[in-house]
Amino acid sequence: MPATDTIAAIATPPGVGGIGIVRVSGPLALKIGESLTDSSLQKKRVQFRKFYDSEASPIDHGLCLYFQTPNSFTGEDVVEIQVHGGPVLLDMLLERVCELGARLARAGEFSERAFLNGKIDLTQAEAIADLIESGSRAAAKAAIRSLEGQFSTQIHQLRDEIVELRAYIEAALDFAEEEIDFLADATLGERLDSCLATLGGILAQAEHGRVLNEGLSVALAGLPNAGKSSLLNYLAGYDAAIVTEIPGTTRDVVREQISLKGIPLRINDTAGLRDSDHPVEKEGVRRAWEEIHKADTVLVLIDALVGITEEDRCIIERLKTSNYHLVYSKRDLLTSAPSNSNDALYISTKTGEGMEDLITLITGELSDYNQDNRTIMARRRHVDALIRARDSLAQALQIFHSSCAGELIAEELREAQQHLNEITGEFSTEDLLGEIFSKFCVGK
Ligand SMILES: Nc1nc2c(ncn2[C@@H]2O[C@H](COP(=O)(O)OP(=O)(O)OP(=O)(O)O)[C@@H](O)[C@H]2O)c(=O)[nH]1
Ligand SMILES: [Mg+2]
Repeated sequence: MPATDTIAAIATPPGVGGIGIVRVSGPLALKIGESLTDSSLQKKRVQFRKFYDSEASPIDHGLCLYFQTPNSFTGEDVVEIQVHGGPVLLDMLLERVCELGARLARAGEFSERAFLNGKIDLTQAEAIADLIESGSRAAAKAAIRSLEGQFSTQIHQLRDEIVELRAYIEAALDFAEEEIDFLADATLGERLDSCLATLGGILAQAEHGRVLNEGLSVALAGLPNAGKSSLLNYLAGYDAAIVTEIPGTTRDVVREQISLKGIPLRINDTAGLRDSDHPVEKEGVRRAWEEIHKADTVLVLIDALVGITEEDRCIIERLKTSNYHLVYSKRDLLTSAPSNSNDALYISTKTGEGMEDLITLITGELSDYNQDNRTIMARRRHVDALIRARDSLAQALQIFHSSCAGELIAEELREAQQHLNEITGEFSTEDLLGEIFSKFCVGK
């Protein structure tokens, strides 16, 4: 249903700048633009105009653009006003636009309208926000790929194949008396297999995109004095955390965002893991475990001079399900330095030895896909939906191989289809939309 009200916002960032833009979208946009400029406006023309207040005195002069529905970003009538970038003058202009009938836009409301009017799908809308906020060139490139529809196209192609399979199975069920034995049709299994393989490929790309978007979270774990905070400081390039020779120095989680080989990383230094009666240290250790369990990768620091102890083994035992690596610290204190392997990496934050190997270990294959021109920008919700779709497809394949119950296969396919639709927004609850668009900036 088209929106009945007209929204307006300052679309440029707060503060002083060469140019400031006020954007107006909705049924009154043209009328507001014409009253504001006391002139008529032609579509698709850049027009130099004066902008007047309610007493007909000029607020500023600048450029005015009118985009006629449906050929605009939101799909509605849109007027964009470019004036000098002064916050007071932009406020005066916005106030005048509102006097003429617009209301202030909520964060992300322009993009939300573009989505609701079918100009872009949900992944594209999200890609706009991700493009604006991208923290690295690789992230920006992945975001523009998603904005241009590469992610949605892959999802649509896969969904169409699933819909075809469903239709085929449902038709076979409807005409059961004619003995169309689709189950004897080996191509059905092959097609399910191929859908699963395609989904696996999209999921891998989306997971890469998610890491580019959110950053890879790395937790530094280990016994007190293992050298965790020293490693954080080395990677951050400054004294972010306190380092002393007293075991139990770190209590709070110390968070740093850095970029290694173009991969955004969120590195979290944690309290040394040991039993303690001290309430502050106890809380520190509890928080440390919380962080360790949430991390994408855990680096378990072990003092090389002490070697691996029973306590270290207990920590490793608790990490079983996590993706972790053993890192021996203080290599400079060893007389003979062992060579590094993926099982045991020796580093020194004093001399920098082993650091290249460590960085390669952390970024691993991620640095390869950083160069990958297929990576699409994605968010955790996309990855979650893809995993659910993959589970439904895998279930369908399993039923095909075991009981061949057509109704059950069709139901699993319907669910897979629904999960994929969630990604592009063809099946989304209002709550989800509200949640997504509220995180946008105003004016976008
Ligand atoms: N020689 C040498 N000393 C190191 C190295 N890394 C850390 N240390 C020393 O080891 C001690 C403990 O280091 P921290 O980084 O505070 O250790 P931590 O694991 O953060 O300790 P807690 O916060 O107590 O859990 C300090 O005296 C550091 O200077 C290293 O690579 N070489
Ligand atoms: Mg510490």
